[in-house]
Amino acid sequence: SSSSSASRGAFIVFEGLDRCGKTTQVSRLVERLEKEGKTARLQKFPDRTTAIGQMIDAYLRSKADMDDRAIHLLFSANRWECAAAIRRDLANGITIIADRYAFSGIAFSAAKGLPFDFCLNPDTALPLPDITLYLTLSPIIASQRAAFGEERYETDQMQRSTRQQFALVAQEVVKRHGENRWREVDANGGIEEVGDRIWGLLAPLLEEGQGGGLKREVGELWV
Ligand code: NYM
Repeated sequence: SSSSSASRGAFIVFEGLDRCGKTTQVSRLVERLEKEGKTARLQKFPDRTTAIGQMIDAYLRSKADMDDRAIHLLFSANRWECAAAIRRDLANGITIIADRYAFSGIAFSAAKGLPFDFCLNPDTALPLPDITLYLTLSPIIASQRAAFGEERYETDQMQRSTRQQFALVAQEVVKRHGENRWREVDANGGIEEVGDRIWGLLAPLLEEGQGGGLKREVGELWV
């Protein structure tokens, strides 16, 4: 009886600076959703498993150099090659949890000095997240975490400048898609504590799903 009236899956995105604890929270959330009987799929961006993703991986590990605009467009292309599968899974009732998305794409590239609009445009019309949780952590704690500084962009200067760009990205999301689409989460504190904060913020969306609210179509980013 549920098949014809089943609501679609929710599209939930996590964003934040490097070492903010995002990846830990994302995998815990997927487990928690599955315990609650929902089907959830984790989608990491960049998705380093594809041919484009391997080029991005080489760039991030400084095994390859690339023009700033060229690498920006590859990050975007890496989302586009996953877009159809995201829409298909959402339609089939699967909740998609993304570890980064187009918002990282803008913030990190704009932090390097590329024009904001150039950074935003290639992702226009990608699947629109139902909600983006932006994890914020004290910069001192973030830079003390293990492995900080291993990959490209993991410098204090770059993180500072990316944080400023994320603030502009947040404004853009609220302006174009409304304030419910972007939520800041305090990521200071223990893993469980932060996890409960996240769960609390997602409850309205997930309950809306049960009530059929997620039957509305998945939107298009920036449209
Ligand atoms: N990054 C990530 C970008 O510069 N543009 C993008 O579009 C995306 C999705 O890649 N420092 C950056 C942010 C990170 C790095 O991410 C790799 P992760 O979550 O460490 O795999």
